[in-house]
Amino acid sequence: MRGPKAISPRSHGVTEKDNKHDSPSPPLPAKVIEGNLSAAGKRFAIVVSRFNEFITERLFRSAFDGLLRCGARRKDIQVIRVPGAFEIPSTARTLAETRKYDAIICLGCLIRGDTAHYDVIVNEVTRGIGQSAQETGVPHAFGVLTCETLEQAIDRAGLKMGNKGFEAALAAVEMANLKRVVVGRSSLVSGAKKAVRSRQSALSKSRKPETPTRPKKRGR
Ligand code: INI
Repeated sequence: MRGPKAISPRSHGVTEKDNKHDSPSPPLPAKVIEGNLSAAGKRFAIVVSRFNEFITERLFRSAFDGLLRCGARRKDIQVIRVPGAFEIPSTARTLAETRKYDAIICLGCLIRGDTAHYDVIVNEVTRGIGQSAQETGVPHAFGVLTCETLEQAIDRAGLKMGNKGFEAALAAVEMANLKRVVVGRSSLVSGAKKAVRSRQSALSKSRKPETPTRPKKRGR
């Protein structure tokens, strides 16, 4: 079994670096912004389905562990169990709309062998989770296994292919931090724009020519 990845949470929500200093590849003429892995002070919801519980329980335990390793507190992690993968998107959306969570982690397991309508459910679950993320603006991590066989599912729940629950937890932490900085920046930008506009209008008022006065009539 592959062990958990080493995590090194940094103290701030994001990293901003100039590529040319720490990349072995040629420098890019751009600054890179990425969310870090510090979950301290953040709140998460984990939506986990019971169908194929043997697998989803492993995803859940690993996701929970991932959040704790990133610095989240137990009391800041809300766990919601639903019957199957189909119920994940609507539940995730309800949670996102409460605005109580920095990110939602969605965990489930769909196995083609078990269901004739596998493709329909896969599409619905994938689309629903993505739509919830985009329409609410709350980051959602996708930890729903879509497998051909039970063996594949076991591999992705901690055997040969790492644990997708753990990966989803880390993605949720990173995206929660990234969102904070991106939103912060856009509001800074709009704040700066407003400041420039009000300064310009103040300047233009102060420069307004005084109302021209009629020249005094001179006697001829
Ligand atoms: N739910 C799953 O999470 N995985 C599956 O593989 C699965 N199969 O095989 O059918 C499954 N079905 C249940 C579905 O998600 C709903 O819970 C059910 O249809 C009730 O709405």
